[in-house]
This record gives sequence, structure tokens and C-alpha cells, in this order.
Amino acid sequence: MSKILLALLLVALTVGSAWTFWSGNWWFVHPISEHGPKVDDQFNRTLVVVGFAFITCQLALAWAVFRYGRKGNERSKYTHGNNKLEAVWTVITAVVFVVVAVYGQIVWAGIHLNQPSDAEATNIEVVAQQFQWNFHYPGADGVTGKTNTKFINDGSLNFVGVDPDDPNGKDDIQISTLVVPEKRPVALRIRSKDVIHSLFVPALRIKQDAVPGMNVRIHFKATEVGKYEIACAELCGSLHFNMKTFLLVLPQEDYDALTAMTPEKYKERLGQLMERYEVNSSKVIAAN
Ligand SMILES: [Cu+2]
Repeated sequence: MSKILLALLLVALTVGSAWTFWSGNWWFVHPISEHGPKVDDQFNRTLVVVGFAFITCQLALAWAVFRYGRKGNERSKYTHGNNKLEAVWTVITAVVFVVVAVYGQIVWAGIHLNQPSDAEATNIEVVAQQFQWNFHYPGADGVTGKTNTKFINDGSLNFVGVDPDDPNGKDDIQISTLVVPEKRPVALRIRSKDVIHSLFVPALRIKQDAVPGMNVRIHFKATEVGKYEIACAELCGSLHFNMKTFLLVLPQEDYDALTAMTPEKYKERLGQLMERYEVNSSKVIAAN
């Protein structure tokens, strides 16, 4: 009797686990980058393969428990295995996983090997630190001021170390929100001041480590205006949990108007724009 219960429990656990995926109740936020749907397709391909293997194996296990479970005091049979069967399932598994990996490489290459040039892209410097994200924009002149670690001074809000003598840096903006225009190529250069952090923007399907001593360039095109969550995805210290902020995707004309403002006006206007959208969506919640 107990082996029947155990077999049923295995079936129930398998069906229950599969249902959590099938029901669609727990899923990613809607993708809002040009490459997002391709990442999701690759995720789904992988999920179908491993899901099929998981369900088949668990149901086979339930069957084995039910059919071959202990009946009395009979002795177990000893087997040396079957080389032909092992060769067959090893080859099938290898072929399936190589195909999945090749698809994955095609998606990866499509994203990483098609970098827009600096002239085409909206360029934003990202400087991570314990425990905040700093986004450094070139300001109205479109030229990012020089930075040097010796000018870093959190007390005077120069978090990224803009050179005070560089005229190009006078109108630069340092804020903790990532603001980008809709449907335009954006290039981020990601650095860290202290330990490893990781810029995670679920809606963009982007997760990139910020590594001290490295300057990592990533790019994307956001396809929907709105406000979306950003988190640090690398355990970076005691306040890691609090290292979160927002991505604000704006219509081109709003972005251009914002960029033309002085740093003070920029921050004031940004506050108003942040109020406009619901988190993780393009739904407008207030008219302004
Ligand atoms: Cu962090």
C-alpha cells in the first residue's frame, strides 16, 4: 500500500511543479527591449527540453516505485547495465543540448556583436557603489565630462568623480535613476567603485556585472515608455537589499526636453515624470 501512496505522491508533485509553469501566474515582467522576446524564446526552448526530461523521469520513477517496489522478502536482481542503451541516450542528450546551446549562441551573438557606435547611441556612464547606482549623463552639450577617481567626493555629491576643471563636465548630471529615450539605441558603460555589483533590469532582460577595474559596455533599445525596476543582483554587502532604483523610458520629445535642462531643472522635472507612471508598466497614473 505504501508504495502506491509514494507513487501517487511522486505523480502529484510532478504535476504540481509543471502546473506552476503552465498556469502563467508566476512569470517574468513583460519584456520591453528589442532583444527581450528573443531571450524569452531561448528561455522557453530550454524550459521545454528540461521540462520534458523532468516530467518523463519523475513519472518513470513513480512507475518503477509502483511496479517494482518491495513486495515481500524477494531478492533484488543484479544488472551490469546495457551499453547500447547508454550510448543511445547519451548521444540523444548530447545532440539536444548542443542544438539548444547553438540557438543560445545565436541569440547571444545577435545581442552582443551588434553594438551601436557612440555616435549612434545615447551614452550613459553607470558607476555602482555600496549601496547605490549612479548614472552619469553628458547634459545639454552632449559631451560627458572627464572623470578621475581623485575627484570622487560623496559629500559634495560628486559620486562619479567629474573633473571640476573640465568645461564639458559643468552641465553633466549625476542621478540615481536610469533615464533613456524610447526606441533609440542606448549604450551603458558600467564600472564599480568598490566591490562587484550587478545591474539587473528584468523588463529589459539585462543583467550585467559591474566589476572594479573594468569598463563594460552594453547596449539595448527600449520599446515601451514607462517606469521599471532596477536591482543589484550581486550580493555586495549589508545593504545590498536596498540597492534598487528605477529605469524611466521616455518618449523622444520628453527625453530631449529633459536633456536640454540645467541640472537643477532636470532633477525637478525628472521628479514629476517619475510620478507619471506605475511601477513596471507604461500605465500613466497622473496627468502632468
Ligand atoms: Cu550592489
